[in-house]
Amino acid sequence: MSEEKKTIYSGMQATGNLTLGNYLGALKNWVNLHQDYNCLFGIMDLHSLTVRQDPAAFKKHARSLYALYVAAGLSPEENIIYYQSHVPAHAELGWILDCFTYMGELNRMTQFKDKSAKHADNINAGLYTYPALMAADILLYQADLVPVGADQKQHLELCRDVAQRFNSIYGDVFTIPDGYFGKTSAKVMSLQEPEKKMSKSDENLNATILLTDDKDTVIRKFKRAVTDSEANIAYRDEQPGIKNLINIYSAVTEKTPEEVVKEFEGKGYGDFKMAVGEAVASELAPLQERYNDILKNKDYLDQMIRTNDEKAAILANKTLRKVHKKVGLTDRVYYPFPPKKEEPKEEVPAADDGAYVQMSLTATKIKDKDTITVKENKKRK
Ligand code: AQP
Repeated sequence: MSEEKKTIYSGMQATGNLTLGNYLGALKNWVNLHQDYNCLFGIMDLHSLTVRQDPAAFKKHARSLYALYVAAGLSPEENIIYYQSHVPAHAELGWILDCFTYMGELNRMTQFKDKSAKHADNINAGLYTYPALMAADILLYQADLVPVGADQKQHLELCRDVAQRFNSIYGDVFTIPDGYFGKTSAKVMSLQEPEKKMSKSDENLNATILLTDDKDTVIRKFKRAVTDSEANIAYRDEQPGIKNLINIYSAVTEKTPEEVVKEFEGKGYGDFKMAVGEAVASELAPLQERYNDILKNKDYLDQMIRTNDEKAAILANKTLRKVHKKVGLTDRVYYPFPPKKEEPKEEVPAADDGAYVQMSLTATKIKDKDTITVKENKKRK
């Protein structure tokens, strides 16, 4: 990470297959950020658990998300792309920040209210404290900037408040992050209910274009997109279905909505839907090719995941260690990353027999797939 560059933190949940909304609204815009910023992109799998996940599908979505990040152009060499759950510091700082977040603040979160209404049978504590975990995600990496859509502004505000509260008690521990407002990105709406945003967890398959949909599927879904009976391609709120298609076409072709309206003047909805489908399918084709190559190359993907998890953990643990110290938690003998250097070994008294166990847990070494091996020397007196 370059010291001259600011740090940007962002991520997505592994709650389903990525949609065109996730791509045009976020992923596509992240690609060139690394030229100007140190970037961390998380697979926010702990957040995803706030909604019940099918374990097998969840695992698949998380891996697919990683491959899609890379296929879309995020570089695991230039950026840090990692799994949130592989860096335990997230959950740990999340808990500590829970203790610095007031219920009154959490009660105000509109996302909690929306998600509670949507998942009335599973209004869990994780859903409620989601913003504290999100604050931990950002603060662990001392992020300066966080790309946020309108729906996340409230969470970022809360993150700033909690960080300021913590800093006011313990000194400058956390960087206070600002929102990053880059190029305005498209908000993609559902193809079946254009008043609602396109979401990866939507159960209506015709409502979403998945990044992995083949050309025929993409075109079929656009043909079925809900429009209106005006038979007029105009960019206005009264025609939300057509407005959404114009926005999508405009984002993919980089034309303005006015240029799109002009291009299709006098044409029928059928022709327009076909053109949108063709344009989106062409945009997705190279990404899909890369995605399939990455998934096939299992060793390469595993290696990238390991290296990036480790890079993230080193940064996260640096902050976590500082936080532990500030709040007065007892020193640890072991932080997996970064390897401990010169700190003296600690003697841990054992039970009544007067014996003690001296633990010297030294640097971690990654051995195989998901295994982190720790060298542990136990001496008994
Ligand atoms: N329809 C959308 N249009 C534009 N941007 C979108 N994003 C999501 N949907 C659209 C952006 O994609 C990123 C994904 O964030 P997330 O996975 O953390 O959660 P989300 O916003 O809740 O995304 P989904 O797809 O709607 O997931 P579910 O169905 O699980 O709720 C964010 O940057 C978001 O702005």
